[in-house]
Amino acid sequence: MVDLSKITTNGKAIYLAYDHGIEHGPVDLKGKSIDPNYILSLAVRGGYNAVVLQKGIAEKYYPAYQEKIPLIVKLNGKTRLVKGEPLSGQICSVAEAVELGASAVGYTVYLGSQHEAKMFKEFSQIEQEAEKYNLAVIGWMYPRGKGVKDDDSPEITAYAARVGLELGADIVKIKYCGSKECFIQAVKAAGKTKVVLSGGPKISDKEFLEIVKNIMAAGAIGIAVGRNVWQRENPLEITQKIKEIVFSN
Ligand code: FBP
Repeated sequence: MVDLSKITTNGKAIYLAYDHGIEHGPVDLKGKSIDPNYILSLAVRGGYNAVVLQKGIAEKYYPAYQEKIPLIVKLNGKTRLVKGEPLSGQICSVAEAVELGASAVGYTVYLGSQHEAKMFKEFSQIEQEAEKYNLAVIGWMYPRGKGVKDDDSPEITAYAARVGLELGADIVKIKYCGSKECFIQAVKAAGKTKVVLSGGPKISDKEFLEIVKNIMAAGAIGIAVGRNVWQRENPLEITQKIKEIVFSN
């Protein structure tokens, strides 16, 4: 098993995701969040276990923060402009990520897509490479494509978590399936692979914190979210509340 100690605290973790510039475009990055320095400084001040960046932002902005917060480099990405079956191709190698100072790497797998086999193959090559550097691999496990009818159903969520385990992910990042009970099944399906929550569009503080409570009670190790933190007026305030839940469990 890979050593996760650089990106966890007593086995728990909060990651600040900021790869939305490719995935969604500036439409998501309203106000201050368009500035990568704002996010990096927030990640440091909030005491996040790591920040998630694509290679371009990592290269240009991370050096000033390298001593202050670990980095997770996202190795693939796709824009929302492409229609049809989703395929997120690799745009950064493990070696480049190491060069950029990464403590872990991330990769999105759209299970259910007609291009699933290509992403499985890239993921498995990344696994092999990452092992040489003793780097953790985090799978963004997103069921998507024509074959997936209900991408947040309990069965599909557990399936996504299980595919992460089967592919060799150290951590899987999965979406909420609506209840603590169904998240318990997903955590069980993930076995020895750790589970973190993927946030989704911004919802109220109360709703979001309830979800965090439920996933932690279900056995997740934490969260890897973006919009529900940095799209808020006071992201440090919600960060504090998230930490009280994640690190008290
Ligand atoms: P959020 O917490 O903002 O949802 O971010 C999590 C994340 O996985 C990002 O890392 C990624 O850019 C985005 O969601 C992808 O979202 P989508 O579900 O639209 O593909």
